Amino acid sequence: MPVLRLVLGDQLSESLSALADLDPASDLVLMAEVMEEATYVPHHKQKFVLVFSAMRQFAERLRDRGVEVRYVRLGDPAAAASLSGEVLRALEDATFDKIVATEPGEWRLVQAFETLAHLAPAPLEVRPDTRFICSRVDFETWAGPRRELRMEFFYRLMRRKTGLLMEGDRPIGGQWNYDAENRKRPPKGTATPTRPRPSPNATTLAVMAEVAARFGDNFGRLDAFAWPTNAEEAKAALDDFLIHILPGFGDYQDFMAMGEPFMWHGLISAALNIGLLDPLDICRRAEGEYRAGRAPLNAVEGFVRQILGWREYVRGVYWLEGPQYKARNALQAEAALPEFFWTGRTNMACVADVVSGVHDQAYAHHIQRLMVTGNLALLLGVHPDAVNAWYMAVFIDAFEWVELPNTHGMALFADGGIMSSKPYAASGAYINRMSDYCGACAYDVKARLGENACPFNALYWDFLSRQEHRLGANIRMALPYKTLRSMSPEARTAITDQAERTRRTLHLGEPEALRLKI
Ligand code: FAD
Ligand code: DLZ
Ligand code: SF4
Repeated sequence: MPVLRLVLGDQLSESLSALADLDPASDLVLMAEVMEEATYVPHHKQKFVLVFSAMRQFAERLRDRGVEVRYVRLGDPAAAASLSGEVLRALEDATFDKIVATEPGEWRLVQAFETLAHLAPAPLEVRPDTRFICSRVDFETWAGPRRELRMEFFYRLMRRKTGLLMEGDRPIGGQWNYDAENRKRPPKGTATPTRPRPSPNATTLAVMAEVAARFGDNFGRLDAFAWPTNAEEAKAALDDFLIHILPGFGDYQDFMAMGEPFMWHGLISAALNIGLLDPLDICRRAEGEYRAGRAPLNAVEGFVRQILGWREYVRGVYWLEGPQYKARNALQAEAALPEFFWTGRTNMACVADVVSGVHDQAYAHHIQRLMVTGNLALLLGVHPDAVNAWYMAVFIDAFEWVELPNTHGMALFADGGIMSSKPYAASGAYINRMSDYCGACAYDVKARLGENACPFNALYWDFLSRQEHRLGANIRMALPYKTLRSMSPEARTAITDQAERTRRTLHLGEPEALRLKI
């Protein structure tokens, strides 16, 4: 009973449901590097390296176990353009009783699989992706009767279900959430930890050369690649994080520092999203650090909340809301994405630093993504499609099931409030409080008007003003709207004019000053 088993580039886990009942004596595993996956967004150069190197090493691992793998490389002249095309090609070369796949991480591929099922001469069985802690069915059951899908309530349910950081039915320490203790500024002189990162192995080096030749014009720096590409490297990175970094994760989780993209963050999303790490295992290991007295509760709870809470929650929302989710544009944002999102050529020190980090490392931490680039795109009213395309293109960990709810929902409020009860809009004051950027900036974070005024300030008040008919009655925005309404008509006009000038300058180009050049 030969079975053709498809494994995608972000399904590199030996526990994958598509491999569950694999019989090495008869089955064939199909893995394919194809142009459609390589070009549906213009991926960062490092993301190609991650996916192709990890795919090739995973195929070798299966072969070492005696499994027959049909591995198609991108340069293969006979290769089909798409994953479906490769399945059909494999079915031309041999006969199989059925095709088995694990559900993909994107609606685009769900639709492609539906078409494949009609075309293929053998039945296609698509199995649930069991590498998540909450199944899609369980999330739908939780969401079913609710008017609002708040992460905090989902997270509490997940804590109860898994028993993570629980004492009986109560959260350890008496509180569910230590978010308020995650916003500290490191004392002056605190050195950010050094992060031992894997050097490219032979497979990775070979892929890097291919990527340079084939995708040399894509965004990003290639030679700085230092992400785990197999389960051993991913485990070593996680071990280092749990032992050395996790204790500081809680305190400084939200802080941003110039030239320091990594801070106390895990750097595990890429390995986790392609299947080299298991989310529940990571959470249990982090809990173990707390129970052994090696990491404080605010750090461990904060970290577990990101994986058990946020990661599972955004996945649930992605599948629940369907393929039409990304067509929403609740704030009717229509502007273009300014050029400096790609070049980093701006006088805004915060934006220049984040873009430079993204260019060099394909990485920025959560607050940089949300409160610098996301916030600016929100305030400028950039069309969600352009913003989503940018986030998909520049991050090492970008896969639509996780990118879209974060960008479309959380950062842009384009879903009208499914992901969050209010937009994460902020003026320069927030960035100043949570970073060391403003001291090094050509703009004055305290000024609202004038040529040197921080662009975030007028844009923020103008955003509130423009969106007053939509957001003005939102109870969670009562305070800023009270301030806005207390402004004189002249002050409001001055802000509108300043915001208009700022938008023009940011789109057409600022005068040369303190630019960080990529
Ligand atoms: P840490 O800060 O160490 O957190 C640990 C883990 O928790 C992460 O590895 C991740 O798996 C999980 N996590 C934390 N926050 C979130 C979240 N909001 N959603 C889902 N998982 C979370 N994450 C992606 O994996 N891919 C994306 O494409 C992506 N796009 C984003 C876009 C925007 C606008 C925003 C605001 C966030 C986005 N995130 C995305 C979530 C988050 O920023 C990254 O998961 C995190 O920065 C990865 O770095 P880390 O491993 O060092 O995370
Ligand atoms: C991201 C990516 C890239 C660049 N290339 C491939 C590929 O050639 N073959 C493959 O199987 N997967 C690739 N991937 C990952 C897929 O795009 C990913 O499985 C979907 O986006 C669903 O999450
Ligand atoms: Fe960013 Fe404004 Fe601070 Fe400059 S002054 S770093 S633009 S927040």
